[in-house]
Amino acid sequence: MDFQLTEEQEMARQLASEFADKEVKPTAAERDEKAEFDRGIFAKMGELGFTGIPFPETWGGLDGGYLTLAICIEEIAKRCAATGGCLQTHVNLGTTPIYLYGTEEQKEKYARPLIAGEYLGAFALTEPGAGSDAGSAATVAVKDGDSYILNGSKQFITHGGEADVYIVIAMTDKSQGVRGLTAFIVEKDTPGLEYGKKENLMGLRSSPTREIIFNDCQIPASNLLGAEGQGFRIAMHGLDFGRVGVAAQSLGIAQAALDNALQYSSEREQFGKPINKFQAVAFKMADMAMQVEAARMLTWKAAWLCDQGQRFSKEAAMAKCFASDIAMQVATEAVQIFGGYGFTKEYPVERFMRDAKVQQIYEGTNEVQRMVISGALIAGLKK
Ligand code: COS
Repeated sequence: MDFQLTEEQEMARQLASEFADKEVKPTAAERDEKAEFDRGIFAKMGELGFTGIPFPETWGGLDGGYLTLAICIEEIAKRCAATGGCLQTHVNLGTTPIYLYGTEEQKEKYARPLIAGEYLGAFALTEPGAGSDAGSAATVAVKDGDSYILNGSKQFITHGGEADVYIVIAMTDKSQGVRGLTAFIVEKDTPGLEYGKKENLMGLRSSPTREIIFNDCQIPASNLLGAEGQGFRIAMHGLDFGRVGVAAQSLGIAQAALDNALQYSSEREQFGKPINKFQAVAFKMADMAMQVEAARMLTWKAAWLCDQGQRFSKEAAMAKCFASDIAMQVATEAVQIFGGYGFTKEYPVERFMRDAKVQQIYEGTNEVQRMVISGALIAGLKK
């Protein structure tokens, strides 16, 4: 067992750190305040190769693996969780399923520009009536000659209205239940693809999140991803990757909260000494550091298993659930250490606290993660 990052991983981490310090951190608070998405930052992540980290060089990627991706997401999320989230959603949910399940033609047409960061990707599973119960999706796709006609709507779609390409999960055969769901690739300018309400979010405010609507949206049958009936499996597999990404993003938030608390508590004096000299504060930070380190180990293990080509659904759920729970706790404690100042927008810790909350909710609530984990444990018993 080796806990040392490889030379390539350390280089990628440093590049992500420098990029995020220079290009992401300076505007993070303003983008949050104005709820503004910056496509230029995404394009820069493409130019620097971050969008291609886990994909083979033959497809324009860096062959760096999902562990290296997780390390870079953490570094970027430390400065701006929404930007870390943008990278993670784009790569794990918007690109990976096309790379894994797409035909050569689909990969050439869509995966290549997604890997290069020329296209922005999105993943549309959630609906107004289908959240945790993702299998009950009511968006329908009906075959019509060489096309499919989509009708329905998808909610809370990250990159909604901004993405170039959407992976959409729709029902092709209701009688088959979750086995009747199918995945499609839908281009942004397709007639019948409309954009609904843009959400005004509590946290992750610079991450564009919008309803997308299909109104007799006709797409070529060649844009079916995988096979008919494989949509739920493709979505769940994509979410395994996404959950490691959310864990890495949560880790970035938690590490940033700890770093800020450490710095502030060494400068802020009360009762004639820095507040980090009080055990009540120092022990809080010891607990925060333990939680961050434990979350990092779970995240790296899940990413490592993925890179070994092994099933990692349970570990991804554990990493996502634990890392997002500790991000919420650590960010809340950081606000407490900052006291009254922590409750103002003068310091970033209030943003970390708001950004942490959604990590416990999206890409499967932490209650759903516990369903996945306990399901895997019980299935293991039966073997
Ligand atoms: N990878 C590949 N296939 C998977 C899979 C995974 N991680 N998880 C499930 N599957 C497959 C199963 O093998 C099964 O296939 P068969 O029908 O061929 O046997 C099929 O999918 C159904 O699996 P299962 O019965 O376990 O699914 P459930 O309906 O019990 O799943 C949960 C329930 C709650 C786990 C699932 O609906 C879920 O994760 N919901 C949350 C969705 C979510 O994250 N929403 C956020 C939206 S994206 S921001």
